[in-house]
Amino acid sequence: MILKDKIRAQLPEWRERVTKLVKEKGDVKVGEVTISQVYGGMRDVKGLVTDISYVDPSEGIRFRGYTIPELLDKLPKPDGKEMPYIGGLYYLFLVGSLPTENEALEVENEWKKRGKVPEYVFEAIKALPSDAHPMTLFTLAVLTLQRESIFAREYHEGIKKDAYWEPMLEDSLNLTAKLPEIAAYIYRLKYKNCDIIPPDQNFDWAGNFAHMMGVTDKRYEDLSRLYFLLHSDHESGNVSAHTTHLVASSLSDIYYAASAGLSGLAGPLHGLANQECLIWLLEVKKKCGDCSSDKETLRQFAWDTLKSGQVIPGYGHAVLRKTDPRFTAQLEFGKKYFPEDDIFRLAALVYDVVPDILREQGKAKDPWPNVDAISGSLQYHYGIKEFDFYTVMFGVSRIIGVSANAIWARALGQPIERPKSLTTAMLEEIAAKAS
Ligand code: NMX
Ligand code: MLT
Repeated sequence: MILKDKIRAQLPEWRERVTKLVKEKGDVKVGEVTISQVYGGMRDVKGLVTDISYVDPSEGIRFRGYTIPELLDKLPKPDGKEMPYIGGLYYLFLVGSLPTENEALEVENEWKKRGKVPEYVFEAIKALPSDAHPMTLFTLAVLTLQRESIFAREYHEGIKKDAYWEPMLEDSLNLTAKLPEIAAYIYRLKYKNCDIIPPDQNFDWAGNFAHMMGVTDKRYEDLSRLYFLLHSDHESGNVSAHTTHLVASSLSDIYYAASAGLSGLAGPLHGLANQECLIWLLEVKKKCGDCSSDKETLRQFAWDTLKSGQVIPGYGHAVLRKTDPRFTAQLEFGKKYFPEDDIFRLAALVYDVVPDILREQGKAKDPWPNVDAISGSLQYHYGIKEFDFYTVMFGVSRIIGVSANAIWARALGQPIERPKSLTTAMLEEIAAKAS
């Protein structure tokens, strides 16, 4: 497999680079930690490393050094399509360089070979009550697959530490291959009377998802490619990435680790914000129609949300201090293909109004929209109106990023994660000594 060979070829150099850095410069300080940070969710504490993506507060995400517009331009695309193969993105994450079309197709073909979802996964999904949240179904499905783990089996057979990454790669390819079918199955089971559309090997990974969802507009294939690219990775400190990394650091396999990450993604301050945001937009619409001539009602609605103690979903970020480029990419897609769509126009109008309000309120450090502020309105346009499904799509995409990170964490021998905690009395003592 090209992927395995390309990773293997880089390992001696990477391992030497990291070992040298730690051995020769291990005592150099990266930063200091304040009491506010200890109590404040470790915001901005530099304690993780990844070479797959980096979020610059004023620029946004770069994947392996490339901005989103650069990637949309440079990654190989299916013939006649505007958005790239996700197989090419996975190649970039794993290998570190842009793939040729053949290399992107190599990953797509690996996924085709490994895509068959065992029947017991569907049985497990169906066994849950009909009102279970789609994220519960999705998380369970990923966890159910754990019995397939090659990493867990080989670990117990005594595989050497420097080879851990190989079964981690196998597991990750096996898992990611199945995600579009599992997700679409959940959608069709819950919302389309279990009228399941089988996968079609003629599609690429993301195109097949669009096909299995039953959306007939061909443009939705491109939106799926864009969506899965944008949500895949956001450096390592966000809840889903950090949880996956933490769990995998105990040498749990990717099925355990990714399902834990998905549980974190299901929180309203993280991935679930996309569903919350669509709910909020629909409430706005109910209150003030299309609002296009009535910014004042929209302003009032936003203030009411804040005054009732709630957050405005889709706005603010722990790291970013400008409009999320993942928001911009989706805004541009909507402007290009359906600028007149009601909900899309409303999401765009909220962007005109809400940042000023958040600034006026003066609490949020970042008044700008994040990825979730608009993603739902694009899905809504193509008929995916069941907003509690949106976080499942985020999850499909996020496993691309977190699994690539888990493979590299094993390849570089990253240890079990175990930060130190203190008591409040200890912090008070530290504070007293400092003053
Ligand atoms: N609406 C209202 N208040 C906000 C918002 C917002 N959109 N964003 C931040 N604040 C408040 C925040 O609740 C906090 O209030 P308090 O002091 O009363 O606890 C204050 O502003 C300071 O928070 P920050 O330091 O700016 O934000 P933090 O880093 O703690 O949290 C988020 C980041 C993303 C959790 C936060 O901005 C938020 O809750 N946003 C809305 C939910 C959302 O869109 N989440 C999705 C993030 C992206 N994703 O996919 O994960
Ligand atoms: C993400 O994509 O994970 C979110 O933007 C949250 C984050 O980066 O903190």
